[in-house]
Amino acid sequence: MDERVKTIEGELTARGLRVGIVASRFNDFIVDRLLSGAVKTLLAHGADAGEIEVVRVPGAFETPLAIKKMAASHRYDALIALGCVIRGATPHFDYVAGEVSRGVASVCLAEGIAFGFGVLTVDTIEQAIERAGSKNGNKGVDAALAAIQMASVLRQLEQ
Ligand code: INI
Repeated sequence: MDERVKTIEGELTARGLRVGIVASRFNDFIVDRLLSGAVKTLLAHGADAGEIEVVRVPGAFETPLAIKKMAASHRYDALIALGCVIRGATPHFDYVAGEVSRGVASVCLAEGIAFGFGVLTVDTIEQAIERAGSKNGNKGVDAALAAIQMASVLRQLEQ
């Protein structure tokens, strides 16, 4: 690209970042793998363990409320939502899956805070396992990387 074109992009360093993670207990055998992936990624990119806080909520449906309170506290540079919604035989899936993504995105947009979205919405447990550290990567890692980059992008945009 022409070198006169200014490009702002996220740096992959979490040094000095205060990060809040909301992780739901529902399907915790999956969510715990996402959580572990997210925390390891933050630490590997320079975050201080003492600057990471994890809030456990009952299910993905409760995640937006916790995210809202955390964003309003202004104690975090970035937030990460982790959860796992698996389609069952009931329409509950559509409500929970729709609300969690809409809720987290609208709160973070309204507050202007960086966030990473790592809530799996899948049809089967097998698909969840694949995205929680096996053949399709780990969505907790991806969410942490997105949060780190967006915190950096926002910092530059605010200068
Ligand atoms: N919560 C989840 O995080 N994942 C699910 O798959 C799920 N299903 O399938 O029902 C789920 N339901 C609970 C929901 O998030 C709330 O905790 C519950 O409705 C109480 O408000």
